[in-house]
Amino acid sequence: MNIRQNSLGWVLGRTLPFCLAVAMLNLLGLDSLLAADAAKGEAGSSNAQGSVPLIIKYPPPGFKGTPKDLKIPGVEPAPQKPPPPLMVPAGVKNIARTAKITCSDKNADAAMLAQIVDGDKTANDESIIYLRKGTQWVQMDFGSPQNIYAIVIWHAHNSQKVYHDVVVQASDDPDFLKNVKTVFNNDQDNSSGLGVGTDREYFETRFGKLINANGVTARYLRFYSKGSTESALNEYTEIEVYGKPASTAASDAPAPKVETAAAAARDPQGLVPLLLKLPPPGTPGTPPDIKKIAPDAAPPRTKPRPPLMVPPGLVNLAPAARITSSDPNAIPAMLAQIVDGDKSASDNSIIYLRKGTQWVQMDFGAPKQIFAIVIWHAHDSLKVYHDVVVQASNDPDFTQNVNTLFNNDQDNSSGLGVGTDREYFETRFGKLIDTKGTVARYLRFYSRGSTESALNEYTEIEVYGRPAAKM
Ligand SMILES: [Ca+2]
Ligand SMILES: [Ca+2]
Ligand SMILES: [Ca+2]
Ligand SMILES: [Ca+2]
Repeated sequence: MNIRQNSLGWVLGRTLPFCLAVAMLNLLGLDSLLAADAAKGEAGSSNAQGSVPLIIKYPPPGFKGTPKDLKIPGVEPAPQKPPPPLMVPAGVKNIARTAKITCSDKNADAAMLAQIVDGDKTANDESIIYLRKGTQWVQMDFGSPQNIYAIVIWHAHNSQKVYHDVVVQASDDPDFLKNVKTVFNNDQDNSSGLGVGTDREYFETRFGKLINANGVTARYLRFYSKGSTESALNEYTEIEVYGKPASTAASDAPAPKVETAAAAARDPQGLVPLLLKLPPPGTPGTPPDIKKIAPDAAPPRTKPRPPLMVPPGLVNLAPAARITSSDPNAIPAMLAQIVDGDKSASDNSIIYLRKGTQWVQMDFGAPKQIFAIVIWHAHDSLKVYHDVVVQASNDPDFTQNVNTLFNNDQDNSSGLGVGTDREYFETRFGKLIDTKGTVARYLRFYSRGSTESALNEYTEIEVYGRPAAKM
């Protein structure tokens, strides 16, 4: 998620009138639940997967005038408008409001911590609480396992600032010693010792920070931070957590295997770095003017990204998957090249699917828990693929229970929903997608041609995961 703006929702397939309805609800600033109900109640508005847009109620801006030019390397530009609504299952609620809240700062009493979930998100001094210096956390206990789809955090948007080491973890262990899943981590230099983060730092604004939690199952959430560009203190204004009780089957699932001592030595959570084997560069020489090719795309990666931290023992599931495609001319022998381990940029390592929005689908034969996906379309020249969408489902037809893991189709030209991820340049480093342990039997990979051609190329896809715990 280093260069990818993380987050994505469930699949959509929205009609234009529905989009207008969402926009109007946004303008009205209705509460999420009201909006979800309204959307559900409107004929034809709820999509095929029973997902609804999550409408967040935003506070007024916290400061006026032109913000000072705060130059922080790697920080996301401050948003000027609300993010596109995340698609979530119908019926999710803000479960933070009733959570039991504790904190690493022993001076923070219950009355003070209650302000984090009191619904007041304004930037007034009296709406902000302060925790002591250093890496501090706030923890929520929901009382029972929940499926968590979205998290919104407002540290303090009373001035232009960037919070450091923002880490969100989920666990079924109140002490966060085992079964810890990192939902968000922008501590790229690991100064808080929770692992190397791959998310980006961001400016505090009235829009908060929306995090897609992908339905992660957990009873507890922990929110870390380590001061801001303004102060070593840790401020909180509000946190919202949208979820619903986890199914009994899921909560009865056996806990993941106990970590090995060797793995634990490398990372406090027992995570290990995911090491990728990268092909040689496909585009030697000086790159052309990238702004002319794709002005809004993330610039081409020039060095390997920090490794993603994953549970030990994952394997690349893709070579054993059954592969199909929307292109009827794509025969099995051709599709097999997508998982043959050859990621080089030579012509005979690339396959071509026909024009338009096309997909490649993997069937793993049984539900798998998927932590990382790496896609190489074709890095034989500097180009940007359009409408890159990755979906997970347990339905081979992708008509129900579809979970969108990545979507950079921001104008919805492929009709799979408005994407919030960024376009990116093809490089030998591929595109890494942090899928956070999503459980699915099937994955679908969409694209709609590139800046170079209307055809859809594939060189290789890797999918790192393990068998899902038996439900
Ligand atoms: Ca508050
Ligand atoms: Ca840091
Ligand atoms: Ca290949
Ligand atoms: Ca598009």
